[in-house]
Amino acid sequence: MAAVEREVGMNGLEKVVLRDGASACSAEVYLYGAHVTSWKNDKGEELLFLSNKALFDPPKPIRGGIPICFPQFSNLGSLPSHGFARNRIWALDTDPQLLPSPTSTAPFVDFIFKPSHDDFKTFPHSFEYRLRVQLGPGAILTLTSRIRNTNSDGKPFTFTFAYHTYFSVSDISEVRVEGLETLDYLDNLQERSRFTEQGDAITFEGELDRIYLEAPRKIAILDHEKNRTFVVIKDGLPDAVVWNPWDKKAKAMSDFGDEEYKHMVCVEAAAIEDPVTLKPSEEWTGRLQLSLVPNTHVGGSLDIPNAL
Ligand code: TA6
Repeated sequence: MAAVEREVGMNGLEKVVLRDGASACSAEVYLYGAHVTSWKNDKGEELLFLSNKALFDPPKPIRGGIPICFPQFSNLGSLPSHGFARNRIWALDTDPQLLPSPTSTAPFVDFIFKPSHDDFKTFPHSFEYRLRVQLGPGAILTLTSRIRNTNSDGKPFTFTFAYHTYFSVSDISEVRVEGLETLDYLDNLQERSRFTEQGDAITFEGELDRIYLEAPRKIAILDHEKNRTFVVIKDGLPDAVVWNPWDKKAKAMSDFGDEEYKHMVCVEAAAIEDPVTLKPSEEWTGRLQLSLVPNTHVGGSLDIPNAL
């Protein structure tokens, strides 16, 4: 029997656990940041990376899982790095406002975040941010964000966004990211200069921090050793960030183990190059769907089952 349970998590922070009941599939979401910190498959294997040194200590962000970067991706703006949605306690949304009730019986939880007066000082706009996290059959994990401008002063606002997903991998040097070939990207290690991807897949030999522009809806992350592929399907999110800090940057992060870079990769469905502008009462939807398939992939077109 599928279940949705509220539990006390790390450091007394509240979380919601989704279980599909028929298998060991599960997901965990903290009310702090509406932050997914765990996603397990039918074998009970953890699929997301969460640093052993992750802090559950608001307002510091949690290192790993799926931080939500809103209303600003990166630290290139007037807000803290990656905005403030991930640094706030969200509420459970008992009135998810018209989101069609899910067709399946898959367990889900709805969160809502509205900015405080304090937030208004740095981001002078009113909005309602609703997030649904749903654990579907076969451990398909779907995050649906709906952000509505509720300004009463007639003002539009603009934001950038990312689901900053940390995938758990066996060995970063054996990981390939497919689907981003030939795309232009902004290189965060070279003052965001623009380049064109030449590789037939992205592989990792050092720190990599790139924003791929107008990326396809489906992206694959192949873990050679575990013989499995993560499939990212994104809607409303044109860009994709790929990041591994490698050794030097790993050592510089106090909430990240020196060797942990070997076992994670971030592939982040995002809206960055063309920020989203909402007029009052307009609503934006950004959906992320994660699934895991065995490595039947033998090159050529991505033979990814359409999980939607
Ligand atoms: O998404 C990649 C990135 O922007 C990197 O540049 C690095 O800063 C990473 O996010 C982590 O950011 P955080 O603020 O969570 O430490």
